[in-house]
Amino acid sequence: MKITDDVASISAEGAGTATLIGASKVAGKGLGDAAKRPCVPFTGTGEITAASGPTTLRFTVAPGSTGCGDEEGMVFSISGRAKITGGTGSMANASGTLKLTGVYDRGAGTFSIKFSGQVTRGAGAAPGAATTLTITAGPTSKLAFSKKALAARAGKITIVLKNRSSLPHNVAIRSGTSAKSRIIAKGRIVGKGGTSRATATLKKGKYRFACTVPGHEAAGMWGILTIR
Ligand SMILES: [Cu+2]
Repeated sequence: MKITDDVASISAEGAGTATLIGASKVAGKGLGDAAKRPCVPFTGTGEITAASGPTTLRFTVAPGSTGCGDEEGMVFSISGRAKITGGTGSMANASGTLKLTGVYDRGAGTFSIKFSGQVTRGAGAAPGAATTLTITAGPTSKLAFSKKALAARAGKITIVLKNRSSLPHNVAIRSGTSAKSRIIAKGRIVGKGGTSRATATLKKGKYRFACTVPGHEAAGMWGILTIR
């Protein structure tokens, strides 16, 4: 934090864990009115970015947020609210307001902040949303699906198999990644031009999808479905 002509310009960066997006980094910038000490009102914007991927949650510090200093103006206790203004990846439509609490120690140069509250992911990416994944078999008689790996968010998942091969095929979902895992959903076996569907409600984890026509899975007609 720098104070110039009673304007405190704030910039902070740190690492932490956000419930929705896991291990993440937080970065913020803002301005405070140092003339109003001991309680400096401040505003600003920031981002929480997931360490694991391109997921960012953007926020704006709401009016009424303050950092109140001690008598020496060395240790400030921060309190306020951050309004979620969307983001990227699965957080593109996120909204909500988070409570902001923390401590800024000017002497030590450390800043610790905690966000609490609820963030709504918004339309299109809600947990439990239905997802349809489409794969094909054929047109050659090779015993393989068009994709060896599928991924989706937890919820109701339907794998649709379009059979363009002259051999009969279907699609099934197993409870784990092994060929010995239990079949939890199984589509009907269809000939050329037919469509087979397997639907299951899946939690985070890895599953196997396969054709259950005898010999086909062992020959390579399977793949891994990753649920995030
Ligand atoms: Cu098959």
